[in-house]
Amino acid sequence: MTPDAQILRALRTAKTGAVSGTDLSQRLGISRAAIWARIEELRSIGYDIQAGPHLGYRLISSPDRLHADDLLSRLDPPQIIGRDIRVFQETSSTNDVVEKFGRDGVKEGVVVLAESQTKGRGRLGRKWVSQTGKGLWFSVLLRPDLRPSAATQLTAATAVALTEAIRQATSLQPDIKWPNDLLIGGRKIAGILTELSAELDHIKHLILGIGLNVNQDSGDFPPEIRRTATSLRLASGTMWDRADIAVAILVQLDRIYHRIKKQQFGAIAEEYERQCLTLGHRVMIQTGSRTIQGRAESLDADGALLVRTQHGRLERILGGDVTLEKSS
Ligand code: BTX
Repeated sequence: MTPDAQILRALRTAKTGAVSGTDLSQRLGISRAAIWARIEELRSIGYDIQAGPHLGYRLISSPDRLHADDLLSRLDPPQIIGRDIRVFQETSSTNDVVEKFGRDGVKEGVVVLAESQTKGRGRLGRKWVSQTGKGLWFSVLLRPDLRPSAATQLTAATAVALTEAIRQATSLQPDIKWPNDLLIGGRKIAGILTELSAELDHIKHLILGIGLNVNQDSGDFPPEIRRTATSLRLASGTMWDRADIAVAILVQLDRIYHRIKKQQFGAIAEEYERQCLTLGHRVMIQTGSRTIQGRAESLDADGALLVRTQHGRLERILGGDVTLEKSS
């Protein structure tokens, strides 16, 4: 952990709310003058840290910006997802940054967040609107020991982890819309873009791209999605600390990834099914040039959707755009 991460962790976990310069200097093995310099640096990026001769240092407030050291300081090692965190002010797409890390052989678990994306994308090259400082736009590099056809397990697991993190952090209860959306009140609050580099029988690396709308007001959304999108703020009437939400998500993602590694996808699929709007309903699914109509029954062991068509056949569908039919 970097010195800044150690200082922030000490300040956040201090029992009396304050930590002395001597205590910090001993814990980090650097001089009190060096601690002072780090504190000044943290202040310059917006951390309000009070200092007094008898009080020691006290963290009063954090800025509304994402800071890798701060996020790291709030996660308990050892974990996989979040053991390395990078924050960019602006990038084309966090999935592109992570794709490069994947090719360069970086260890799994690295998380890349951006305050804004100039080319945020959804599936099939659709645009993902990523307003500066209003949401969480981030990607995670994974190297799961799975066949490529089982990559959908990770999209489903991510949806479950995101739902749980949002519920814990905000008390809001999102619904999952198969395969990759989270909705609140029927409006899209988050999307997941899973991309992978694979050989025939195994995944080389997989990128989980997550976009979550946090503090947008309705006027922040462009007209084309104003009626279909929502944010945690719009759904709850309060502004949220994006770092708190990011930490809650990373904790849940790490937990669920360990469960995937222990081959517990069956239990995760049951959680998904309980929260998914699509299952149990009559649906129309557009996948490539095909349209499939039927009843969405369940997820299979790979995370694919099983749809019973009107001819009684069970179709296995890996991805597509789903519309719920009224006569469900
Ligand atoms: P999707 O293809 O299911 O959804 C894309 C569609 O969602 C768009 O065509 C538009 O109608 C709508 N939309 C666009 N932006 C928003 C928004 N902010 N809120 C609600 N609805 C919106 C979903 O794809 C997957 C999105 C993943 C985004 C993350 S952000 C970090 C990472 N980097 C990156 O480029 N993509 C991922």
